[in-house]
Amino acid sequence: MSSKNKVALITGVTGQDGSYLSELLLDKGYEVHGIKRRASQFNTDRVDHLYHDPHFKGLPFYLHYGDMTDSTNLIRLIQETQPDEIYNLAAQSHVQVSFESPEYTADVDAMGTLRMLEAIRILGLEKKTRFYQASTSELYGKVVETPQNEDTPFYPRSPYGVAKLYAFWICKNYREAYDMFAVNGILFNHESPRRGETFVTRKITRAAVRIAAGLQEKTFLGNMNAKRDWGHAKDYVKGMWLMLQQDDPEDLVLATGETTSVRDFCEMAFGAAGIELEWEGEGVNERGIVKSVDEDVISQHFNNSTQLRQGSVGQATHSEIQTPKTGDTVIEVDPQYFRPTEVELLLGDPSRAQEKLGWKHEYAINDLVEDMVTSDFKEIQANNE
Ligand code: NAP
Ligand code: G4F
Repeated sequence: MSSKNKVALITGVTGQDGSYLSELLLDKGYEVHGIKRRASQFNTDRVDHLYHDPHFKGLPFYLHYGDMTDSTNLIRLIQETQPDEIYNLAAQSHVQVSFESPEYTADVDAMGTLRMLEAIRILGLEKKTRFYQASTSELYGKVVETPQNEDTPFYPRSPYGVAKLYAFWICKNYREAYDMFAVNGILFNHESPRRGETFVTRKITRAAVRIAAGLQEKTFLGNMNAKRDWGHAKDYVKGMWLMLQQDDPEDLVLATGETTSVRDFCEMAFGAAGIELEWEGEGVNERGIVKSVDEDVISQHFNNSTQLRQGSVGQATHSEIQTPKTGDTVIEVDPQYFRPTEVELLLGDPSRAQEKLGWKHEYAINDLVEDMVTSDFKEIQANNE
């Protein structure tokens, strides 16, 4: 069947990946249905540009209320939409939050996946509907080998990782038991300007930009030594789609094959925002200090933001804006961000995905950082217009 006639259902459509995947599928001619949660305020920022009033003709993009904890609702939505492909992206996706809300995380991330698979079976759609499960490099946790590939044993280190481990195996079990086309994409960290503000990369790029603009004095982080294999979400949603186009279902790793520490990511992000960092102290006493400020870089970012640079920021006038200067401390460590059990190092080996899907990341980490920093500068401009 050509992509033009296909129907996709995306859980987690309002999230980072859901929004990029929706764009990709609409571009390919799919009819896209997304499940969003009811909230007391609008929660569709990331997909608002795709949405249209159903009274008028527009993109074939439809939003439905639903929740991963509500089986009857999921069954009805799958029955109504009769999807050719389901992308199960919905999750309580924050690792640290999973230590605070382990039961809810298990309900959504583990049981939610079972509910989706069982709904397909109950509705007799095993042969029609292909299922993508948003699996994760967090499964490798306390890694037993580096780099990690499809054959590396799992050792999850958080309630999130353990819930996703259940989801991984139940997906594989339904594939084997009921001959369903169900695959796990074992995705390493992927980020973007649409990344949630409490994940470390976005927390850092936002802080770097706000500090460069004189809107924030400093930021507090946790484990500076943790290393992640960071790619761009735009590349990764392409891999998700490719995984459902295989002849035979197979679980695959998507990664860049490069790993970077939180500390190095800080240097890259602050550098892109015009602030050169140096480090003093160790452990909880480590501090990121301004070594130099490149006013030209900051000004370039503000080319389109003259109002912010020359005019008012909230109630502050230009003369009150405190842009950073050499010697200022802009990063401190706060142990509240340490995790009870940490994943110290992730580095993926994407060679099987390259061989089987022809997939390779296009964004290098520098491109990712630049994209996020540029977008965060634009955001503070927009918020101050
Ligand atoms: P995200 O931005 O946190 O998005 C999660 C989505 O799930 C949001 O749309 C959220 O809705 C929705 N959701 C949460 N709880 C729900 C519930 N009970 N019922 C229905 N929807 C619910 O995550 P992401 O970065 O796009 O990641 C997408 C998926 O890939 C997740 O499953 C994540 O665990 C997995 N993953 C992500 C990465 C990564 O680096 N980004 C790597 C590997 C795997 P609201 O908008 O209402 O909160
Ligand atoms: O950005 P993070 O919160 O992402 P984490 O824990 O790697 O999880 C993300 O990637 C997974 C794939 O591997 C996904 F499955 C998951 O859904 C999510 O998208 O933290 C990255 C690292 C951690 O080691 C953390 O301890 O950064 C360290 N870190 C240091 N300071 C911090 C902070 N993390 C956060 N969130 N906030 C900090 O202040």
